[in-house]
Amino acid sequence: MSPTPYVTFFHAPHSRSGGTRALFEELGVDYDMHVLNLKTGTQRDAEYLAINPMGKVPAIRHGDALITEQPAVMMYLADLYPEKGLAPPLGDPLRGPYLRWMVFYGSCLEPAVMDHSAKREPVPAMQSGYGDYDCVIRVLAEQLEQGPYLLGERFTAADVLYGCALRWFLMWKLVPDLPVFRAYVERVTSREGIQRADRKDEALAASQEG
Ligand SMILES: N[C@@H](CCC(=O)N[C@@H](CS)C(=O)NCC(=O)O)C(=O)O
Repeated sequence: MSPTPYVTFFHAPHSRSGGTRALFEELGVDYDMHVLNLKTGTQRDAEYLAINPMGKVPAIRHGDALITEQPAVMMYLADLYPEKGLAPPLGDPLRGPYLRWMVFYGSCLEPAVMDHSAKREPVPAMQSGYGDYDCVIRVLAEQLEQGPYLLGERFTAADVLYGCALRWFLMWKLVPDLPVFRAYVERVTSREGIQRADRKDEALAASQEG
C-alpha cells in the first residue's frame, strides 16, 4: 500500500524523467503524475517554476518536500518503499557502494558525458571533480564487468538509473559502444517494469505529438 500522501511525479516523455517512471513501474506503486510538454515548453511556465525553479524534470513532491535530481529522486523513492527491496538499507554492506554509485552518476558520469559531447576544453584532471572522461568511462565499465548489476548480484534502483541513462547515451553515441555497456543496458531495460514504462511513455509522447 502507498504511504499517504501520494507522491506527485512531474514527468515529460522522452526525457531524463523516463528513468523515474521506470522506477515507479519496478516498484509497482501508485502515484499522481503531472505531465509536462518539453516541446511546447510547459516546464518553463510560472506555475511549474513555482514548484521547481530549475524548470527541469524529473521532480517529485511528497508532502511539503520537493525532490529534484535523478539520483536523489530515485534514492528517495527506493527508500520510501523499503519492502520492495530496491535500496540496500542502512547497515547493509551494500549501502555505501549504492550511495557511491548513485552520487557518481550526478557528480561524475553525467557531467563527464555532457562536457565530452559538447567538446568542451577539458580542465586539468586534478581540478575536475570527475577527473577526465576516459577515466570515468573506464571505472564504470570495470564496475559493470563484475556484473550482472552495478552492485554485483543485487538489482537496485541504481540499475534503473544507469540502465536507462546508458541506453540514451549509447543511442546518441555519447559513450563508447562497449559490449559491457550494451549487455548491461539490454539486461536492465528488458525487465518487465521498465518495458511497461517504455510502452506508457511511447503512448504519452504520441499523445503530445497529436
Ligand atoms: N540535473 C537534473 C537534470 C534534469 C534535466 O536536464 N532534465 C531535462 C529533461 S532531459 C529538462 O527538464 N529540460 C527542460 C529544460 O531545461 O527546459 C537531473 O539529474 O534530474
